[in-house]
Amino acid sequence: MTPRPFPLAAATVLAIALAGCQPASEPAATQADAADASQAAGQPTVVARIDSEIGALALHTVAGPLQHPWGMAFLPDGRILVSERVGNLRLVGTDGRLSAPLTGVPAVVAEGQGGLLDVALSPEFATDGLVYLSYAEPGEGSLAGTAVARGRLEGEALTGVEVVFRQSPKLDTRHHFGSRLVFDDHGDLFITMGDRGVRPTAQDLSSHMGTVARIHPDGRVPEDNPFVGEDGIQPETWSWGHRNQQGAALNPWTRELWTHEHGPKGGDEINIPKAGRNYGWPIITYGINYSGEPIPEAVGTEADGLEQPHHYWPISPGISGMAFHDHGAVPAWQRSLFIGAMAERLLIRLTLDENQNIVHEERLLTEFGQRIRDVEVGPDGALYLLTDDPQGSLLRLAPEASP
Ligand SMILES: [Ca+2]
Repeated sequence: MTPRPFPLAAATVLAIALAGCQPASEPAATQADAADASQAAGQPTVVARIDSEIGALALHTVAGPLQHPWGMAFLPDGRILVSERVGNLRLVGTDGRLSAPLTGVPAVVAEGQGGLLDVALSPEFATDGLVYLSYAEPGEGSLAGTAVARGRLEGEALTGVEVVFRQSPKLDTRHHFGSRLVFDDHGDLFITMGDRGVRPTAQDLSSHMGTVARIHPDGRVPEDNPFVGEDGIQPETWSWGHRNQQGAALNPWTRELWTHEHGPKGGDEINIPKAGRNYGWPIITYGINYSGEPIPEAVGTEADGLEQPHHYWPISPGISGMAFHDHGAVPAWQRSLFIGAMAERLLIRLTLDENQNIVHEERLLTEFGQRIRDVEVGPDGALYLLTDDPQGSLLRLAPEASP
């Protein structure tokens, strides 16, 4: 992939990255010269070289600028779909060039944490061409709610767009929309959501707030969802008691859904949501209010009937995006789980043992200073990252020695 030159507005970031990130000995000017030379030779531009536990890594710019990019999906032909929270869906060509915004994308409420959020391909994309989007959908007046729509990718358009899920009820807050999209091995779709900033909704099963929902791809409710047929409960609900889930992925070794969610001040957590289980927010939490006061509803960190997180951070990194690494191209990264951090502006690598326990954490890009919104493993085994910025980027991170 040959990226375009790094945008001018990001020059300062580049200089910081070069000065701060490179553990090796070269001064920035020499690295910039080397980058120019490598680009002239048709190689991707190296933004920074980074020491890591598995050896030196190279960080490349693939595409940008992107306005608050949020989610990405790799097409079979090598192009990449990237959502921008402002409401655009773009294609990144194999030459790194960005398309114009695709037509047919639903209107979004791009305010606060709302906007166009995740993008995922149908498991049958090769034959059905369907792309799924999660977003903050406008309602009456100032109301908004997380929704999921799908449409067929044709050229630079989505056609036949239909909404397959709507969070109910809509609220007028502008935060905690979630939302990530993950297909399971049966072709059903998990949708992760948040409490919309209204804590009690996460314990109210008559609302979709604070839930993981599970639907058939056309929006129908799977008959084996845990609350099907129960009065006063949204039938799409798979699990509940979640605060705000901006990361989700299918564990490649167990085939189970893993999600993560933001705590308040402290208490970001990873969950393995099981059907019908309550993950506790706001009754139990390892966090406190930003004011320093306890969460009013909280009784502590554990309680009967409420699930413990699989893992939590006492100090919140502000996590977003989640990708398991199970690609032979980088054997040293296998059995790793990568998670972006917005507040702490870095990339987290967790390693898992054979029982899926998290046994180690490495922090990467600590000097880069960018909010990492999403992380995915590409078809080449490299990591692809989105930086949350008005002039954000799609970046590629891989061992320096790899092709
Ligand atoms: Ca919890």
